[in-house]
Amino acid sequence: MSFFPETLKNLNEADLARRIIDAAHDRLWDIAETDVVVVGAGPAGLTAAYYLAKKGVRVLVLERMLGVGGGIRGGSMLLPVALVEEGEALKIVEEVGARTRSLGEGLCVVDPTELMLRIAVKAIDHGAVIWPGVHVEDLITRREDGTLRVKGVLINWTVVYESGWHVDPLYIWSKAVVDATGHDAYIVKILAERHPGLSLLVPGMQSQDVWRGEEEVVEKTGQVIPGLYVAGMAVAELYNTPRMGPIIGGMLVSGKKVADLIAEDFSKNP
Ligand code: 48F
Repeated sequence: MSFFPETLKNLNEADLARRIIDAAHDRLWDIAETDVVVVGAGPAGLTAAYYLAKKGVRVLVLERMLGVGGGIRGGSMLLPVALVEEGEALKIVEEVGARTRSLGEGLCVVDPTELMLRIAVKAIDHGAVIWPGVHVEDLITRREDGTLRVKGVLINWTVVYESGWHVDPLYIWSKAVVDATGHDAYIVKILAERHPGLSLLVPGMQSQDVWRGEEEVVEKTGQVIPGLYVAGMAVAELYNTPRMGPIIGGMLVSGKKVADLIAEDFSKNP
């Protein structure tokens, strides 16, 4: 007696391959066009995806690694700990159901893996799609009434990108793209490189200054050009604000802020 239905024994590996191909076709057909592409499944990108999906916005998160969580998976020097400030950031942590422990003086400790997985599950529960192993290599743009607008992204398998082979990419069409690529600031850098006329400089972050770093990363989260937004450490790289290390409230609040801004912009220009 087997643990699975007897009917499955009528299927050979070719039948299974065809079912995988059919299912992938259906998923990718839907994914080819979406409302928002979030590039990067770190704390900022996942939080943005969760709050966008919660508002009913179609979201696709593209992550070049084979897992979610980005830079905070390594905690503080591989110690499995991240710090979160009480207030707006802690509310996000509590909303997704991650456990916290108060250290007093307005500071809490979280398990970074637990927090990232809980935000990811919440985003998925609300309809966001997370696609790992995909490197966003470029942007789709259009000039509309003389204004450059971002209209989507070009993607490739991370392994293809890293092999250095030239293999042409595939397209994803979207109303907005969020650069949540952390220290890479990959999307704003590619925009600056492809469009020197924008005179967009990506100077990199400043050295550590924890509280100023936390405040400024949230303050400067927002639109870069129509259709392109930046959140998380990519903001610090773009606007030369200070780094803050393994205190992650700013990443969560930045992700939520970018979701609110995009939803507001969508309501003005449906
Ligand atoms: O690095 P990451 O966690 O960025 P974040 O959300 O948070 C930063 C903190 O983790 C920490 C910090 C704050 O205290 O300093 O570092 O701003 O997540 C960025 C994700 O983007 C992916 C990358 O693999 C990572 O998981 N990524 C980067 N470039 C690309 C990309 C790309 N071109 N295509 C797809 N994913």
